[in-house]
Amino acid sequence: MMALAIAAGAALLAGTAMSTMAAKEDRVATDVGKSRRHMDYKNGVFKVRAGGGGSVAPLTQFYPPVANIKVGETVVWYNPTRVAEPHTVTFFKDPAMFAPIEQPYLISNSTAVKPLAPGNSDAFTFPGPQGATAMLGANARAYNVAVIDGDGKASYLPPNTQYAMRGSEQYLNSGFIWPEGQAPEGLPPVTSFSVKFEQAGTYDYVCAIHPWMTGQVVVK
Ligand SMILES: [Cu+2]
Repeated sequence: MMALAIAAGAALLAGTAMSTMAAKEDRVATDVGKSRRHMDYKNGVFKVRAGGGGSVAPLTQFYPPVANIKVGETVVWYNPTRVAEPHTVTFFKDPAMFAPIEQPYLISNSTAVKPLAPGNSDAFTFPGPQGATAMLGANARAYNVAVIDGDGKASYLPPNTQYAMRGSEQYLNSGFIWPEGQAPEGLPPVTSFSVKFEQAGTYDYVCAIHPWMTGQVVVK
């Protein structure tokens, strides 16, 4: 009990400098809409922060929440959080196109599922339809850079490529955007998402992990 309390105290002291930085960033975040001072928009590239803060309470918001740009310009999202809290930038028009980050998947009844890495985990398997076995797994369309075009054709793109938005896409996802150098081993090392907007319009997006995180690109 005592040892725990001492350890917690030391961690608190060590975290003080970081908390000051986080407090500063929180202040910046509350300035949204009041000031253009923190806007990073030059040479046709508008940068948006996905998240921020980190050591005390990671921010779950896009900043600036609205990017006003011209046709042919680019928006780049990146994640300045100091801990490994990922975000996605996900565009879709029909709510049915929202991609949950995990889903039940059918597996062969004879398949033995074991954890790859040691740790406190066990695959969540349960009975599926018609005697089949189901397992909860991660949705590749949420974790990866993925697009579903106007005809319903799904494809994946390599991490950190620039995508040219046509406007007819049913779904466009950044994948999990991690702070620089913090993508867990084995996951797509996405640290930014760059979209060039070729058509005027208003493009709403959401973070698939924190659905209250919303943003908008207005292209004129
Ligand atoms: Cu998020």
